[in-house]
Amino acid sequence: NGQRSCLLWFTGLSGSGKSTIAGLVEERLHELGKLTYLLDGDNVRKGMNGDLGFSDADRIENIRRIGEMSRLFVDSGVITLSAFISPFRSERAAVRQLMEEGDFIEVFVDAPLSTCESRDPKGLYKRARNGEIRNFTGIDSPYETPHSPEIRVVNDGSVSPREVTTTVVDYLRERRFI
Ligand code: GGZ
Repeated sequence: NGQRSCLLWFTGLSGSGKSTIAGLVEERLHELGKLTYLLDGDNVRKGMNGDLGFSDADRIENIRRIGEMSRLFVDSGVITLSAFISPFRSERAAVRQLMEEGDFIEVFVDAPLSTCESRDPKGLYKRARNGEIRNFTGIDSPYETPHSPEIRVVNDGSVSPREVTTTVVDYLRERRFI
């Protein structure tokens, strides 16, 4: 299709807004006639990675498979958006290594734990605090903040989702992906 593809890799806590923002970016790309695909927990963890849980080892394998899958999508010319907590720097770095230089765009969706916890759309933080869920990111499982993401967006409620989306779309425009 002649379009320049890339991988937008959204990382951040549960409830930070990764999937929401990725979905809004995707809408903007569709308006521009771009072919995209969004990988997130809803379509990957239930299917391809249905055998994996949330131990460190399972998260590492989750991200490894998603990285490989994302690369295949990018190879096919599709602008790919992947939205996973991906809590470990080393696994995010490994996905970066799979991609051509410049084609991996790490988007850190930065929202304080307190904000994510107050959103708690699925009640998971509450259950983690009650000890009903173990190894919950930010509670009793680590999240390693990116040191130098290509894009950092603050999604603590002070900036509208539309502005956050524009930051990402502007980056793609500056780099001539769109
Ligand atoms: C973190 C968990 C857990 C635990 C279930 N820790 O907010 P959500 O519900 O919709 O998104 C979270 C999703 C995280 O899956 P990922 O594949 O993105 O994680 S990772 O990259 O670390 O492999 C959350 C839900 O799954 N969830 N249990 N213990 N999030």
